[in-house]
Amino acid sequence: MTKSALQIARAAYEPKVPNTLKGIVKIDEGEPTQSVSHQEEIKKLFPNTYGMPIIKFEEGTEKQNHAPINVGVILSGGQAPGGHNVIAGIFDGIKNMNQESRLYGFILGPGGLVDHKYMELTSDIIDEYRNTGGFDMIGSGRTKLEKEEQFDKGLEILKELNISALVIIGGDDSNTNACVLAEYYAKIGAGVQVIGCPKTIDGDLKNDMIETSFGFDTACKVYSEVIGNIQRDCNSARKYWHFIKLMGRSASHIALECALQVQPNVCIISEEVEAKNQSLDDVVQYIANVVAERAADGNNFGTVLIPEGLIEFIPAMKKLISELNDYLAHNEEEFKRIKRSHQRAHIIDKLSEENSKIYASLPENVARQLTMDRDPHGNVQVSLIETEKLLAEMVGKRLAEMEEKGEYNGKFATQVHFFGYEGRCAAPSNYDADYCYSLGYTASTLIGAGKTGYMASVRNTTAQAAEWIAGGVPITMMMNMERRHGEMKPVIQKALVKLDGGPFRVFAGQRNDWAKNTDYVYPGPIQYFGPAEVCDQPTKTLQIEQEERLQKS
Ligand code: FBP
Repeated sequence: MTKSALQIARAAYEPKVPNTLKGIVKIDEGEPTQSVSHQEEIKKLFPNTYGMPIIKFEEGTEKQNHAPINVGVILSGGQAPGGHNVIAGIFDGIKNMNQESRLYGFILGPGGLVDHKYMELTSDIIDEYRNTGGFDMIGSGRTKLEKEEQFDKGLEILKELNISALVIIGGDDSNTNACVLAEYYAKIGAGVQVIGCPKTIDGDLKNDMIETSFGFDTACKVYSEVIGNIQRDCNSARKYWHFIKLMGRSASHIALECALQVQPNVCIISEEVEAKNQSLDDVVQYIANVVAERAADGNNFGTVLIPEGLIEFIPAMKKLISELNDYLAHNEEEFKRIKRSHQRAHIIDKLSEENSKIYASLPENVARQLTMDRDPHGNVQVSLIETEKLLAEMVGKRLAEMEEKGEYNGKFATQVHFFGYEGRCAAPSNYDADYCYSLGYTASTLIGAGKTGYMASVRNTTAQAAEWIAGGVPITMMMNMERRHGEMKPVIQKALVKLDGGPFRVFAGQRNDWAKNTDYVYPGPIQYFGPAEVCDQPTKTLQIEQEERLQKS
């Protein structure tokens, strides 16, 4: 493989790790834990893995002798920068325990375990991928690992390869499934430990013990660089409004973090739209008012950040999508047989009166996108819905109406963008390279300590890496019961943007100034080599949240 000079230099980067991971590790076990809610139900569903203590690693003195161990690893769901370093950390960790240990990667996600597709990850392969972006070492996939037949099928290959521990690197759904798998293998005495690692650029797998999911840092920095470049272009030509949709299927953390980094004129936060029970019309009017206000000052340009999940947070749209989900779940085959040109009329006919009206009012392309295939977890594929175009069009129409009433006098020309895939496989920032390697090494240490049903946790990450706190959190501790496909299920609680949380409050306190004034920040590209204040800074979200934690403690 031909490599750029940066790739070569980056391959030699040695991730910084907490001091506790550098030498002999002592395991400190805390008090028994409880799930965040629905304790009785979750305890009943996870009799073998419920209530385990939080684990904190400390510097130890007594070196343990470990027998060789074979470990399997799976990358699950969307790509996130740093995944290869998690695998490198696991590899180095198990080799440090015993040089004869082996690591196997299951190919293209959880499906690889069920279909027995795997490869051994040797030191040559691992070295090739250290500090690189992407998940291409073994690939990823969205197969949902949830049925006992799948677990049994997986166990066959685990036994064949003498694998006694499996690390699942994924988001909230994949880690929920990792916990179900850990419980099942414990129940049947399979002799396989299961450990999870928190991944997703969306940033919605976090809590007091998991400060952030990996990849969020790098992805937000990539998007902020590009938005900054657009803002500079925008401020140079002064002729376009840029509507920029950003990934983040359920939560608006990415949009919020980018807003904190670049200070755009508008950033919509889906969680606020839902809390205020706003309609699509309200969102359109809000943006149109900002455009009109800036136009009054002679500024016919600006930037609007839109989280990709917005459409699902608008209460009326949420109801519509829910009815569409039910309809399509029960009538998928019939619907697919209908001619494309007749599908819209068919849906309008089948929906309740209220939802039918909303559906009929949507532009053709958005209506079509709402009826496209769901992902394996039953989610609408919001990355395919062109909300940025929808809003740009609707704001244009609203401004025309305002102009007729004498409420607006300006020029409105738009450019639309969607940033998502550009950032998911970027070379990990120093933060993600260090954090991911530490997570992987932590996972291997939990395996060495014989643990199962835990997620690797590395905390205190706004401090220098040497002071980071590594350990494990029982996955059941993060669970609650939620309705999924009409049934109550135990799931890891998703972290949405908290409207009373520091990051949102900082944004809300400044957004009116950012709307009116042109106060753009141009963050520039991620820097890998240079002073720590340029290269190693965590996200603004994490810095603000950490300050809040310190104030509370
Ligand atoms: P994960 O939650 O699996 O990490 O994926 C998140 C994400 O990047 C979302 O931001 C986006 O909506 C989705 O993946 C897109 O998925 P796909 O790659 O399947 O198009």
